[in-house]
Order: sequence, then structure tokens, then C-alpha cells
Amino acid sequence: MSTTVAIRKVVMSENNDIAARLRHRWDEAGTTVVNLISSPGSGKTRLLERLVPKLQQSHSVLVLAADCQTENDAERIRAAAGSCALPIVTHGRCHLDARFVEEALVNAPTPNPDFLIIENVGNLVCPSNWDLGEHQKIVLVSVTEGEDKPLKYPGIFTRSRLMVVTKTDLVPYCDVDIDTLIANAHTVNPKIDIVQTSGRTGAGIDGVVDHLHALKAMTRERSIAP
Ligand SMILES: Nc1nc2c(ncn2[C@@H]2O[C@H](COP(=O)(O)OP(=O)(O)OP(=O)(O)O)[C@@H](O)[C@H]2O)c(=O)[nH]1
Ligand SMILES: [Mg+2]
Repeated sequence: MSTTVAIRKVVMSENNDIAARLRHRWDEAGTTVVNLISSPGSGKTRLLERLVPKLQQSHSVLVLAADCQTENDAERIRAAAGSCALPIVTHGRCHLDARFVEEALVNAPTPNPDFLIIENVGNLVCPSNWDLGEHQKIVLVSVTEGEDKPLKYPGIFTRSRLMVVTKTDLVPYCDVDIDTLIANAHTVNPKIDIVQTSGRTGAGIDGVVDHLHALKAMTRERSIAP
């Protein structure tokens, strides 16, 4: 085994230990955790600006908003939804690992929220390989990115249970066929749920809320199972 492969295995194994510890902690606390992954600029933060106030009507929410540089996304979410968002600045790292999450939680204003939503660094490849202890990965793809993204980047579409199509208000201005995008996602992952949204108009956001409520019910059943 080469030294590079050996070191990678150690790093992954350490990450998976932290992720398992976090998942256990969240299951005990009844916190439902999702990890949002997409290309840069697909609309993760915009979705959260719309989604978090709706979830807050019935649940406590904490957001960890990651970026290579700047705390802009956490500031945007705080402006839309109050002091429920913390930044994680990765200083050039192209994905979050579980240690980033564990360290960010030390400063959490709500230690055991009903929902913890992690906005990963904008990248469709690397974040999909790192377990953060989340209950589900959610992939976003905007209509401007092309119908073929599930076929070109199958890893994240295989590992996600929900694909959020974003920016549907732009469909009239793009040469995009959403039916083909959805068919490609189902080719890669026949079980993936799909919600079509617009952060501009607010269309479809309730579908994401419903998905998260259903996930919470599932995780609650699991955490109270003997
Ligand atoms: N028309 C339209 N624009 C959108 C929509 N969602 C996001 N945008 C715009 O797209 C740009 C990127 O949106 P963000 O929410 O910052 O995307 P992001 O995925 O969080 O980006 P990173 O965190 O940098 O990866 C911004 O200018 C948004 O205003 C949408 O549904 N419709
Ligand atoms: Mg963002």
C-alpha cells in the first residue's frame, strides 16, 4: 500500500469516528441533521433564506454555513431568520469534514436544535465523500447547470435522498428540459425524491419543508427504537 493511500485511510477513519460520535449525540438529542451539497451558486443559501423561517414556525433550527472564505452566507441567513446561523470558514478546503462541524458546534447558541442544517462548501464532488454524521445528504441542482449533472457526478446523486431543483423561475430563459434532468437523476438513483423550487418566487419551498418533517418523523422513530 502506498504512503498516500495509507494516510488517506487514517484520515477517513478518524473522520468516520467523529461522524459516528456526532450522529449518536444527535440521535440522543432528537436533532435531525441534513447536509446540503451543490455546485457553487446553485442556490443553497437562497433556499435557506426561504426555508429556515418556515421551519422555525414549529421547530428550533441551527444552520452551519460553510465557505472557503467569507462569512457572507451565515450573515445572509441571520438577516433572514435571526441568530440561528454560524459560519464555518474552511480557508481553501473544498469540503467540510466532521471535525469542522464538531468544532463549530462549540459556539452553537442552541445546543440541541430540532433541525441542524449544514450548508457545505459549493462543490459537487468532494463533499459527497465525507460523512458529517448527518441523517441525509440533500443535493441541489439549478436549472442553469444542464440536465446531465446526475450522469456526470453520480456520487452525490446516489448518496442523496432528495434532489432540490432550484431557480425554476429561470426555465423560460434557459435551454433546459427539467423532465430529462429528473429522468437522469432517477437513472442514477431510482429512489431519489425530487422537489422543484424557486428561491425568487418561493415556489416549491413547502415541498422541502414537508420532506424535512417526514425525515424528522423517521429519525424520531429510530432514536426511540429499542
Ligand atoms: N432567479 C433566481 N436566482 C436565484 C435563485 N436562487 C438563488 N439565486 C441567485 O443565485 C446566486 C447564487 O445563490 P446562492 O444562494 O448564493 O448560492 P449558493 O449555492 O449558496 O452559493 P455558494 O454558497 O457560493 O456555493 C445569487 O445571486 C442568488 O440570488 C432562484 O431560485 N432564482
Ligand atoms: Mg451559499
